[in-house]
Amino acid sequence: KSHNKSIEHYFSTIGEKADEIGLSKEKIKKDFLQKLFYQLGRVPAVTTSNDLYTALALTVRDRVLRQFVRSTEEFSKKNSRGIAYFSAEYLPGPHLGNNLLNLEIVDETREALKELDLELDEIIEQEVEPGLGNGGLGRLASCYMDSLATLGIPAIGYGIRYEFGIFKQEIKEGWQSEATDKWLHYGNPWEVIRPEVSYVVKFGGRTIHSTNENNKYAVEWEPESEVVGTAYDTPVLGYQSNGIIMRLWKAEATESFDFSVYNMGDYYKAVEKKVRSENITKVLYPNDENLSGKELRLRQQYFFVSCSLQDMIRLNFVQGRKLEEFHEKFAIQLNDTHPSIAVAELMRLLVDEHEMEWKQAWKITRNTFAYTNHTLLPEALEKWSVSLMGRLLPRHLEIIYEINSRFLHELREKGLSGEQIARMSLIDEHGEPSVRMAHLATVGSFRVNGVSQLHSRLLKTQVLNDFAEIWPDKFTNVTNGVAHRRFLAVSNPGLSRLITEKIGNGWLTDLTTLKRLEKFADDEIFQKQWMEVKLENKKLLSQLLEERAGVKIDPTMLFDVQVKRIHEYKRQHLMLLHILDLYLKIKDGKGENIAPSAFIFAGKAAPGYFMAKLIIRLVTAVADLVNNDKDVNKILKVAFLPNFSVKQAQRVYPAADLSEQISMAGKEASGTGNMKFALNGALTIGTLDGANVEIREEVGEENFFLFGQTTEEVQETRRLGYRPSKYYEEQEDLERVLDFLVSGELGNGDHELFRPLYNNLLQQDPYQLLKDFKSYCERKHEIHQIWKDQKEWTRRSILNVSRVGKFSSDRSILEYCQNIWNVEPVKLRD
Ligand code: T68
Repeated sequence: KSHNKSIEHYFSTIGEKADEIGLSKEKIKKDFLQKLFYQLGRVPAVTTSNDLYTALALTVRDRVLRQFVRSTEEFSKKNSRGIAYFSAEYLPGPHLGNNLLNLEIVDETREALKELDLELDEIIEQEVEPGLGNGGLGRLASCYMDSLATLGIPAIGYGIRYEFGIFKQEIKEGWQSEATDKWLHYGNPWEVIRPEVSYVVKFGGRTIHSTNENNKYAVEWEPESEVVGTAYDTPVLGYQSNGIIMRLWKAEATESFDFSVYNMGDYYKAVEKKVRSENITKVLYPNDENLSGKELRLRQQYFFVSCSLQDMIRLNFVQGRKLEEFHEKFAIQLNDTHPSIAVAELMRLLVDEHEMEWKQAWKITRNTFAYTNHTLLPEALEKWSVSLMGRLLPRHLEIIYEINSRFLHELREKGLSGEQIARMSLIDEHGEPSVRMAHLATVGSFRVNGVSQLHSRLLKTQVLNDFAEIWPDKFTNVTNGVAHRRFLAVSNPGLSRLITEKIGNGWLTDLTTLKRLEKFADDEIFQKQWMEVKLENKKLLSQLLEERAGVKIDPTMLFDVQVKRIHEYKRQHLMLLHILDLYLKIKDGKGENIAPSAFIFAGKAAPGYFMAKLIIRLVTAVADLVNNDKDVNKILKVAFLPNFSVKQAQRVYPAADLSEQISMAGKEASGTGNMKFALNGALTIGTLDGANVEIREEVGEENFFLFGQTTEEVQETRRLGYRPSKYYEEQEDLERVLDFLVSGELGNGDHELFRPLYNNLLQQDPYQLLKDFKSYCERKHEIHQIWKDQKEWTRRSILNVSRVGKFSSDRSILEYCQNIWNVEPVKLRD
């Protein structure tokens, strides 16, 4: 039975209005107590801090859900195209503080709790965040959810509900060690389980081709096993208004499968099946920018994509639409190739299950998907071996072959050379045959985009050049952006207050209004207030570093920060070589020009990535050396903050003076940390890589510390036969620093500990650190001189903030709407 009256109607029967969402202090307090006593069933004497957190989260969730159901009702009235964001990863960060901001009830809640003798900030601190992503790509997905909601775009984020997210990083004897992330241990008050929204997903087995009674060719897939995916919905609230959902799938055993085995009397086997099915969504693969090639990973990808597509087809029917209109009703954005098996799955659903003609199905598919590429690194471009895919997804492999044969036929008709056709094929025939997922995504999409201007250009001219030549209009750029409400309003209340005092709070919905701060850049009083806020934030970070890293840092030092995944291309070790250079200079009594600096690192290394783990070991070794040397530790401090997360990030960006964005040019697709730092008033030292290029354009060359080779120079260097040892031989400072790595003075007298790094740099140096070392050090020197002039530094800091309006994810999402999805925001409120 359907209940098709409006929400407004139901509320009217109790004399209320649907938009009265109980935002007053009294109502919040009452609901909070009700949750605590009646939903959690807690006696005051034994209430734990987690109970308080859960009760408050549930109180807030009610309000968020109320916005969500109202938005959904509005959206369905408008009948506009819906956006499904397909992402294997999300990093939402803590929900509570962000939702309070978006509901505009921070003060009311604080007051309500105060009357109960409770502290809001302490309760917020309790939250364990969902670490369902590795880094930038997952965080970007969550920033986009925030902006989609805020802008009023009918959207849903589909993904995987990993039981264990990204591992918890601990530092043991200087090395990274990994522990499981039990984020669900104390329950998750934000999600709503939808047991009735569930789908069967098949794996393995064989296909049966036949011609049926109507002389119609049909394919049946007889799987070897099946699992069920169940929806877990987390509402995501936009600023002041709409709610959308992130729908994550959890895998469970199908009853039929359990049951048949059970009937045969093999209880243990039935349970084993259950355990095996649930494995699919057990754990997030912790490799960023690298392939694992593991069967379970492909299972995860197919599992979530199949559930999501089945869900969308169901919705399409529920809304009374024909399948032929699917692409008019929906656009699907593929967050990298991780969900790209969706191209084959949608074809299978349309052709095999809904008996559509291939041609029509292909038209719908190609008009539904759009693909975002996030990397040019060859080792990160996804490939699945044909034999694995044939075993796990036999029907999909056939479909991919069919897509490929039609595509290659088209290319032949265009007169392309055999060589070019082989390069473009969906199947890589070199060595073990494999499916090139980026090619599948490109062929199956109506639009392909990179994530910064530079990256999109390189995508077109290098990695996907052949495709860009035949389909120039398919390729476009959308430069990444960040959720500035989370990364400024929520995480830096001091600076937000100061900004709002000066220019009002319009920046919350339009970040470009920060421009109005520009005229205060030289205002001495404003500069002083600006510095005070920064100093307060630095004090807070110092406390955290003392607690978590055991390093005491004077908050007046220059906070020089590099936080991101640890990867050789990002060159954390370039920063370390420079620190060692400073160390040696101070030891020589030549440290007079060095500004007192705290070098702060954070980030996780993929557990199987030896070199990245060695770089962490080098950070801790340098920290030990520097922090314990009386000649040096008044001038330099080094700290590694363990277990970097969104929660930690929110404390780091506001406290940074200098942002390190020093990847080798051409390797960082965009970067988003670079934007978060600048937004919080840090100046940047960086290469012309990813979005750094655009940040520099916006803030002005004179306010950005540029160093290093350009992408073209990097490529030219390689072409000419790069010999890193040349720089070692020619530059005394560099020779000394490199030799120091294997002198035994680092890492408790072990000469061999850092030998692999030493050898790698001297023999290959694939990311050309040695070539960029000199210009990096020169820029650092200049930075230290400017730092001594605090007014000048602050002036530049203000200018940076006032000019980063472009980098809000609101702007990115509007570009996706205009250039890719062809949808308009639905205005829900006046
Ligand atoms: C990042 N990629 C880019 N990948 O490195 C970064 N990869 O430049 C960019 O700003 C960001 O995406 C957003 O566009 C990643 O974060 C991954 O995390 C990843 C995970 C699994 C497999 C491959």
